[in-house]
Amino acid sequence: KLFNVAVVGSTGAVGEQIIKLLEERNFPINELKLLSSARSAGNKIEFKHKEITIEEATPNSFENVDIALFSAGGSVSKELIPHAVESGAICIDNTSAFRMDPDTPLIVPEVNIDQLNEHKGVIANPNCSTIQMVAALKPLYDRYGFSRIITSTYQAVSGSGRSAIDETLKQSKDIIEGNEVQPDILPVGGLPVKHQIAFNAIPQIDKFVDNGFTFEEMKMMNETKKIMGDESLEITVTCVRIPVIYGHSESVYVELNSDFDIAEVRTILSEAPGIVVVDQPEEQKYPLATDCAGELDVFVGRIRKDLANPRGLNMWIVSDNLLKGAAWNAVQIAEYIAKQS
Ligand code: 11C
Repeated sequence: KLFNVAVVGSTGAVGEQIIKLLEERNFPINELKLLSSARSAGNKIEFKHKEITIEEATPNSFENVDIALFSAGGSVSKELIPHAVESGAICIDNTSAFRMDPDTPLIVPEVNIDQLNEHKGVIANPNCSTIQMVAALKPLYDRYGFSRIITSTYQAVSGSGRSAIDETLKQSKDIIEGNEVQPDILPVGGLPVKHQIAFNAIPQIDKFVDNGFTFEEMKMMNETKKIMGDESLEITVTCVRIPVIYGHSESVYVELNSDFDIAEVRTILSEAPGIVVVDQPEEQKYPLATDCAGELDVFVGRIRKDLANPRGLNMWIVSDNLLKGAAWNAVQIAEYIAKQS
């Protein structure tokens, strides 16, 4: 069976990767509709050696569309997804608009693909930093169980879009050339205070909630509980933006419910779907953002037992935030939908 597919946000950093993956994976497409804001409409994108003209996304864009992949921001999703669902499209949403909606499954295929068909037209793709963490944690949860997770992230600027990439490169160049730096975008578009990202680490991703955490941290905590199906998980997260372009890194500490054999943990992770273990400290081998950029998998290393708590496990988890963290997870979901149709 071939599908009519729409990509909303086709010129964005994630949309671009979705289109590339649909082509590389030879997704069974009858017609591909590329949608965007009015600003980019009329531009052309090449897909399978043919040029497709980008159209403005409107409520009427979804007639005869079977699968619609959204990555144009939460407000676009909130406005257009109800129309797309009404037209009969299954929507895979990369934004946070529907993630915590009880009627919307929040899917990481390696973790909870069994919930795919619980949707009412919308399937949500989790936040990038959540996806890579739960993909690595799930096989350990299944084997040992755990209740406590402590995570710090080191997140790439591409998570904040193409303008944040440009800003990081420009600031780096300005500093090296001795020019004055004028931060313009990070940490959060729309907030008045800006910070230098080049040669820096900013402990703020997204706005602050009134509990001292940021939205990014709240997303990681809430989404993890929903995806793992365990509201009792005790999870605390600090999210930090660093001047890496592609690939989020995470230091994850988890307290398993039982003592464990570290060799068995390595075996479980090596055999888990979508996980690659890179863990040979004696050869200085561990996951690096520069190696993981462009890859579809989640990479885990620095796997070691805590010295104070025999149930404590430390790991370093890295993945390409635009691929497994966004576009690949969404296309993977679309492939499951296609397979079962
Ligand atoms: C970042 N994690 O790195 C964010 C980007 O909810 O899908 C993804 C935001 C989201 O800035």
